[in-house]
Amino acid sequence: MADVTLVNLNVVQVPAIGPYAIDILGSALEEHQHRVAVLDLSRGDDPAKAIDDHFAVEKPDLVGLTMRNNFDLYFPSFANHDRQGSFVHDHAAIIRQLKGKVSADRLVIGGVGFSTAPMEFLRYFALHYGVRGPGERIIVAMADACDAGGDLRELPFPSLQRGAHVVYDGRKLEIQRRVQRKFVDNRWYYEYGGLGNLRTSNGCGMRCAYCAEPFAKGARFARSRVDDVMAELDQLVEMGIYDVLTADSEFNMPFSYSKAILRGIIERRYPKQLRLWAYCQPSPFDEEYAALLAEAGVPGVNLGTDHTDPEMLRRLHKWYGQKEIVEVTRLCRKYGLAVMHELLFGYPGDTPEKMYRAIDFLLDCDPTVIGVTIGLGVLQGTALGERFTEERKLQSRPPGFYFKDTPFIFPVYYVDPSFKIPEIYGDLARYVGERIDRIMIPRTPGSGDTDNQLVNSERLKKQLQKEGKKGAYWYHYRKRDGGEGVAGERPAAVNGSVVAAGERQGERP
Ligand code: B12
Repeated sequence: MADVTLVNLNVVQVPAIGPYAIDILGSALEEHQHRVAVLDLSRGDDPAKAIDDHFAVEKPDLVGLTMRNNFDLYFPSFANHDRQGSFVHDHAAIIRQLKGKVSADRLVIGGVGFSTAPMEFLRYFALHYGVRGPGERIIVAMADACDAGGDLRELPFPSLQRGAHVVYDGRKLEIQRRVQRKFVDNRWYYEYGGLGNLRTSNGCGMRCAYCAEPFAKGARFARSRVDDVMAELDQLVEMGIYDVLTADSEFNMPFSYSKAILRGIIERRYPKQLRLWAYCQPSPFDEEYAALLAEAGVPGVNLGTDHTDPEMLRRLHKWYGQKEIVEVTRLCRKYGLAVMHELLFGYPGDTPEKMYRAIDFLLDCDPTVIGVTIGLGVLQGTALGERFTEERKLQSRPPGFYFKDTPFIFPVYYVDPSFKIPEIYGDLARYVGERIDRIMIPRTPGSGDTDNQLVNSERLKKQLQKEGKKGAYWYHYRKRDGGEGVAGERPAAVNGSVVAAGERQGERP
């Protein structure tokens, strides 16, 4: 038996989100008879003291660090925050302190933020071991090796080695089957962040031109089993966690599997208060799916629509067009589902005019809310990342790309030069005008009530902490001034009331 400490490096407190990876890794380790302790640095105000306190008691054989985000992917942060919206400085300080507690040979790092540039981060943090993609199999093998007094350098997994640095690759390995939701204080996160989380699949088989998930998590949808997903949901409900956001790359993929999950939920007859909030793509989506979502108690879906211009959709490597965008919105409304479209502007070839047309097009579809982003994070392994690398061979500062420090460790953004920065933020706000009621937009500094940014958002502080709201953050946008709800939707109460753990009144019929 090895003693393993799992550390959450994420110190973002608004919104507070549970380090789900720790429940998964902890479950895998415990299943293999290892002992797990958790050091969750997101929960207190003084990470340095929390580290000292933890290691005064624990003497682990192995320490696993989870690095979820490396930056906030919000372009206005780039110019307006000293750290460009990067979380890497905080992580580096924590890792320096941890190295005073455990030998670097016993530290392993993973997580989706880390996995976007694994070798670069290992070198930057001067760590030896990292895992790209799902880490549940590999961390168990590491704990086994520690137990046997072995070397962590020679594990039987695909790996990339550069000198002292080894990145193991978990992207094609099986994901954990039985996940115990007990290592993270999920109930605390629900209380302060208003959402639980649930993974039904890992990775993504699509190749959107800017998205790091296929590269960082795996280029296929690795599915859980329906009964394992239900067993996790049972645990969350048992804890009194009634608002759960899907933690998949896309919940509606693979489509038939997603339908099977929804049928599983319907058959389970969960309490009526249970609301599963889903992250989806506009396609695949059909009438049967909309009906299943509604019956399974999904109050709303957040769609990664990106654009409505056919040429831009093609450039972004999207597989749907305007017809599907209109249809998915119609179906959601027909079945009483709130619907959010996320739009992403500034990809090569985009223009402010195309952006304005896309906003008008979508407003005509009458969704609940639209979220607008201008400027794309540039990440390795993506079409945009490759373009950056190629153009940098020809010139040191290719047009449209923004970066200050070492690319990929620190943020790189792209915005088509036809968007004038920062003037475009004011132009967009003026264009949107009174329609701001249902459109979240990018602007500086990023913490305002109508900004499309979650980190340190004043709106979230108010709605989550003062008003105790629960559920998807976008859903509450239109009620940010205490308004009366969202016209045309079913009256599923989404408010601050949390039913006590285990209270199972009001079963679905
Ligand atoms: C759901 C979600 C949200 C929800 C979370 C709600 C909740 N209560 O959980 C909301 C909407 C709140 C959100 C917010 C943000 N998010 Co978000 N989010 C996601 C999403 C879709 C799922 C996250 C998740 O839980 N996955 C499931 C867990 C289990 O997977 P995992 O963490 O990757 O863990 C596995 C492996 O990475 C590995 N692993 C992890 N840790 C470790 C450690 C060790 C030692 C080892 C060996 C392995 C290992 O094993 C794990 C198990 O298989 C991801 C994309 C994705 N598909 O993962 C984006 C994602 C993580 N989010 C992202 C971002 C940018 C943000 C925000 C910063 C956005 C913003 N500006 O506000 C905020 C940050 C908020 C915060 N407090 O930190 C980016 C991060 C990109 C980056 N390069 O840093 C992602 C990748 C989306 C994207 N495509 O860009 N998010």
